[in-house]
Amino acid sequence: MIRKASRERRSRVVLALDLEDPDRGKLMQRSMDVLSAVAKHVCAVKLNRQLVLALGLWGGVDSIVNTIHEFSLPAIMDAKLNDVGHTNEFMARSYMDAGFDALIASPITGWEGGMDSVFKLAESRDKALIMLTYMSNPGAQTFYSMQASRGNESPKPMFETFIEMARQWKAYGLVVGATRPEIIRRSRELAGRDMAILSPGVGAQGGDPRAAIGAGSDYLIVGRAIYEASDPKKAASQYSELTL
Ligand code: OMP
Repeated sequence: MIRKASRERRSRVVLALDLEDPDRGKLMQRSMDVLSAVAKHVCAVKLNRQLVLALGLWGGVDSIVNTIHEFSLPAIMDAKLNDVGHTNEFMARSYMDAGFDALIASPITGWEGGMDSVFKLAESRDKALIMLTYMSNPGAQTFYSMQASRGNESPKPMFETFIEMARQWKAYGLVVGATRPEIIRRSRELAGRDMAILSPGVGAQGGDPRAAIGAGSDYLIVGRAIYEASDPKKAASQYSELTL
């Protein structure tokens, strides 16, 4: 879905629709307005807790997911799943039931009793899982670049181990921050061509869209630089052009 939408719209931009408003009605309306304005210039839409907590999954976010699908775009839930198996499975099933096509999860739980249930569920429902392997924020390197070894292996940065795990688990793709092109380049080497790399952190967080794509990202996740722009449609179109 994402590849088709990306080709058709000539865009590698994933809209992060992270709007906030204490008034539920206004939040819903603004979300739909931004979505309608930018739909032709993005290849997927990612939702986060801003909308799920404020609007609820049922009778709220589910209708946004329907609208995303009406625009023939995939809907990604930024769930950052990171708990024990049965809780992860409940969250994943709920998001999948609400129509999401893909979920973001953290590999930090490991497989057994952590990600195993989520991957089995995703396979049975034909949904995609995207693993968070290097975050975009400045402090991320403390942990993601930490040298660690598995068993008798020689030490290497944590994110490299996460990518190996994601490959072994047959994840659809990786989230790697756009703020560190050298990490994207290394991630691409380790992930091979088949895994998608989605990179947040351009615009408001300072990452350079061209550098991220040049280093190997397939898609850029962009939030505030689009939905806070005076003309979100123009901003989405400009980001799309930057990434061609
Ligand atoms: P902007 O900084 O407004 O473009 O938003 C970035 C979006 O990407 C938000 O929805 C974040 O939750 C998300 N994100 C990051 O910013 N950094 C990460 O390392 C990972 C994510 C993510 O998983 O999407």
